[in-house]
Amino acid sequence: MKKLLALIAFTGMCGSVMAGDKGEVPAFTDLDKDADSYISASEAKASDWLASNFSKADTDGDGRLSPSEYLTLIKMSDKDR
Ligand SMILES: [Ca+2]
Ligand SMILES: [Ca+2]
Repeated sequence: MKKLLALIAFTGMCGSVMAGDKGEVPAFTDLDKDADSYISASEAKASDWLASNFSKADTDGDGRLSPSEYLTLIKMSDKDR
């Protein structure tokens, strides 16, 4: 869990990370406006890329993205070139 938090802090510091040639991916902390450590469907609308991938990213189907679900989506997008 510490490792995951460090990763979130890292992406937060960078502001954004690159996911292949799909352009900039917003940082988790930028999308999580209410800071509950989840990205809700309405928070996801801040990014067209995330809004269109939201259902794919929500692997456990609880209607929100955890940090690990978000990172998994970024990794999937990176491979999906
Ligand atoms: Ca949130
Ligand atoms: Ca979820």
